[in-house]
Amino acid sequence: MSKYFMGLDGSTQSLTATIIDFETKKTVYEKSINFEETLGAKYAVKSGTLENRNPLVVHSSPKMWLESVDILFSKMRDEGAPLSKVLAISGSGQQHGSVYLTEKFPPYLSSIKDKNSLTYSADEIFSRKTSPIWMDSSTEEECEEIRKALGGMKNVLKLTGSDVFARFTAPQIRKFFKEDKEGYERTFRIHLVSSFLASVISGIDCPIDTGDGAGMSLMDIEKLSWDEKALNATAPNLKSKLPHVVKSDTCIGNVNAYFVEKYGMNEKAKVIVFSGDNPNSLIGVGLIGEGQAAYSLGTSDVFMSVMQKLRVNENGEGHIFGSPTGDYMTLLVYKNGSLAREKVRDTYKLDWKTFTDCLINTKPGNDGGLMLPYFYPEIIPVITNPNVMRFNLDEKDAAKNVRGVIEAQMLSSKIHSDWMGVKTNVIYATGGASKDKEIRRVMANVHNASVCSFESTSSASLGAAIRALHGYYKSENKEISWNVAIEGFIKIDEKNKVIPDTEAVKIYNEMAQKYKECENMFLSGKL
Ligand code: XUL
Repeated sequence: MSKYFMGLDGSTQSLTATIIDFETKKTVYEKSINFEETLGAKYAVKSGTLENRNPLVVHSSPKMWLESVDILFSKMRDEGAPLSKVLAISGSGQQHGSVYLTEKFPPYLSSIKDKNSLTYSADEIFSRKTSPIWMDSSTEEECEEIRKALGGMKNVLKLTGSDVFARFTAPQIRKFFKEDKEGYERTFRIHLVSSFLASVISGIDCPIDTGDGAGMSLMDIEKLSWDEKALNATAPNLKSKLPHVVKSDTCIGNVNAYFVEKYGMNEKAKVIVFSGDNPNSLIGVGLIGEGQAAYSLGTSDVFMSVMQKLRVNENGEGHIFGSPTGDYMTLLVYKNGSLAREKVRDTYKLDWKTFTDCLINTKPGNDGGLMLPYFYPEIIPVITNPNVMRFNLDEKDAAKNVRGVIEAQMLSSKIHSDWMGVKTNVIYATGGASKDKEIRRVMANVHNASVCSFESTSSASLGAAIRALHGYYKSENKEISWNVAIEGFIKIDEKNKVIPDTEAVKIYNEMAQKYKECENMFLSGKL
C-alpha cells in the first residue's frame, strides 16, 4: 500500500509541490509554477518581487501567493496528482518575509471552505498590502536601534543566534510600526511566509516553527521561545500579534476542507508545521548529523551545516537557526547568488549552455583576474552600496567574467565559513545552478572537498515532504528516526561526483588570500 506525503515550497520565484511515497521511496509527483510566468503581469511582479524605486526595498505580494496556491492545486488536480492519498503535508517558505493580517484573518480561514477561490475577500485580510521579503536591505536604521536596545551585537548573537540583519523580521516589523502606526495597530497577526501558507492549508491560524522563528531576531535560541526584551525592542504589543513557537515536528491539525472539496485532498490528511526553506533543504539533502555541509545555489546562495552544540559566529556574519532534527543549523546567506549569475549571463548575451562553455574555456585562477560580485546589496559582507569591482579582469571578456563571478562566490563562502569549524570533505550541492558540473568543479577546487549533487534539485519541497512523513508518524505515536525517514529519498548522482584537483586547490588557496585583501580594501573604502 502506498504511503504518500506532500511538501510545498513557497520560494522567492515559484511555488512547488512534491509528493513522495514512503513505501517505494520514490518521488511520485512534482509540479512547480513560476510567479512571474503565471501571475507576473497581473501583480506587476518580476522574479517574484514588486518593483520599487528604492533598490533597497524589496517586497512581494501576499495576495499573489494565495492565488498561486489555487493555480498549483488546480494543475495538480487536472493532471491527476494523487491528492486523495496524501497522509500528511508540510511546507517550506522563503525565510524572514512577513505577512500582516487584520482580525478578519481567522474568520477568513474558517469560511474559505465555502468560497470558490482563496483570493475571495482577500483584500480585507491584509493590514499591509505588500510583504517585505529576505531581499530587502532597507532597515539598517531599525537594526541598529534593536541592537542597541539589546546591548550590542555580542548580546544579540548570544540571545538569538544571529546579529540583527536588515532582512530579518524584527527590523522589518519595526520599520512598519514607525512608518504606518495605524496599519500596525490594525494588524491582528504577523505571519512568516511559512506560517501564512500553513494557515491557509490547514484553515487554522498556525504557529511558527523554531527553524523559521530563529530568523526573526525575536526568539531566544536556547529557550526556543519569544524573548520579551527583543519583542519590546521591536514594537509595542508585539507578542499578541505573533503566533506561538512550536517544535518543527508538531502536527497542527488536518487539511482545510477547502482543499478537500475543491481539489480532492484526503480529508484526514494531517498538516505538520511549516518551516523556512533552509531548514527544509537541510533535510532534503540528508543533513541530519554533524560533519557535512550543503551548498544551495538558488535565488540566494546558502552554505549550511548541522551543529549539535550551539556556537555563534563572533563577527556576526553567520546565522544559527533551529534544525528540524532538534539540533542547530549554521548558515551563510548570499544575495548575489542566482541573480548575480543571471546578470552576467544576460550582460554577455549568453544562455546557460554558453555560460558553462565559458567555464570550460577558462582556467582555475582566471589568469590572475578577480571579481567582487556585488551586483546587488550583499549580506556577507554587508554591502548597501553595491558595485562590481574587477581586478586584472577585462570587463569585455565574457568568459573571464563568467569565471570571475563563480570563483568569487566560492571563494567568499570558503573564507567566511571558517568559523563553522566543519571540516568539509564532502559538500552536497543543490538548487538550480548545482546542475552545472563546471560550477560544481569550481566549488570542489575552492573548498578542497568532493562535491555531490542530487537527482532532484528541489531540496526544500522534498525536505518538507520528508518532514511531513516524520511528523505524521510522530503524531500517530509510531515515531521513526530521521535516518529511517530520509533513507532512499536522497538520491545522489554518483556518476557526476566532482573530486578536487590538487593543482587547482593550490591556486585557490593563494587566491583566497588575495580575495580577502580585495574585500577588505572595498570595505574600508580604499577602492
Ligand atoms: C536565509 C535567507 C534566504 C531566504 C530565501 O537567511 O535569507 O536563503 O530563505 O531563500
